[in-house]
Amino acid sequence: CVIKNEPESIGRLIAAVDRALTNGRTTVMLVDSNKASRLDLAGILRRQRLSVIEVTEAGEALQMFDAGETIDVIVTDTELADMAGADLLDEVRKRQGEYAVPVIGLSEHGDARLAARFIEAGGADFLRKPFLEAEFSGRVRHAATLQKRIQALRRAAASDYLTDIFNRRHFFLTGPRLVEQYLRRGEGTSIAVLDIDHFKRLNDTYGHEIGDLVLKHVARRLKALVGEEHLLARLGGEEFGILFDGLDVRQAFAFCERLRAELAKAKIVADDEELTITVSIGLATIEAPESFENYLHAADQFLYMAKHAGRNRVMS
Ligand code: GH3
Ligand code: MG
Ligand code: MG
Ligand code: MG
Repeated sequence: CVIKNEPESIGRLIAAVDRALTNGRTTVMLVDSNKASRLDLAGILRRQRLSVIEVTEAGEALQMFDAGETIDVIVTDTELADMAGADLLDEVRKRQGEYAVPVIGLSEHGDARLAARFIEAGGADFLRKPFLEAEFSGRVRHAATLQKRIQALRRAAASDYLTDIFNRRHFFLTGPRLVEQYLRRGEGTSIAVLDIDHFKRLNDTYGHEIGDLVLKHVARRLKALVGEEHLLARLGGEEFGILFDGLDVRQAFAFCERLRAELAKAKIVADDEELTITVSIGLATIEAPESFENYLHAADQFLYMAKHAGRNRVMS
């Protein structure tokens, strides 16, 4: 039921431009319980150099989501063996919220109300068979490109321009939700504020540009040491925040002590200079629901104490 009259070369050219724009491969999840039609559609997408994950049922599709599979667009038949395509759409949106992967519905029926309902329910697009190969692959690519652009904008909005780690905005937007999650699990957690010692002096001595290089270096080291497990962000200036994933204050203290020691040890090469820095860290424990600002304020107070006690130390 697919008409093959695709203008191959134009399609390929557009695909190449899109790939360059969004740098990297586009992955399409194709959900169709009918084998013949699934193979047909997968073939069209693969000829466009899209990578295709073929799935026969909605349940399987949702399992893949829960396993964290990266998918740029979902194409689903509206009549699946285990669930209607519109219900799959609902489930995807329930799981992923407003930035959910776009879902394109396909139908064999002439019923225009089905398309209207699907779009109304938040579907990205809808096609009724028969359709041209070029229209199908073009709409899929279009949806995937939009999704990638949205993801790129979201990444940019969450990252700090100088150091490329998460920014203050991201820290404050995601932090409270994470704390709630840790507390619900019945685990305390902790939050640290790390500040470079005498950074103004370093700027005054070597210049702002060297200061920037030092900030980038510290951010890179911190990111490597902290890893993906905990939330790290540049809060502003020469100050960084870490929200620990479920570490109690004793474990977090040991962690911070290691960060402090590693950073103090590092030889930072900037231009022709070889520099060293030290940091002070304030660490507060999080045991009861309070405002996120309160947790940070507590960590700040400990940081203040660490500074007054002579810097290059962790206080909690
Ligand atoms: P303390 O040990 O008490 O933290 O002293 P400090 O000098 O590090 O703290 P202070 O708050 O007095 O100075 C922080 C300096 O950080 C002042 C500011 O010029 C510098 N700074 C803030 N943001 C940037 C930046 O993006 N790049 C550079 N190079 N410097 C920055
Ligand atoms: Mg200061
Ligand atoms: Mg400082
Ligand atoms: Mg500071």
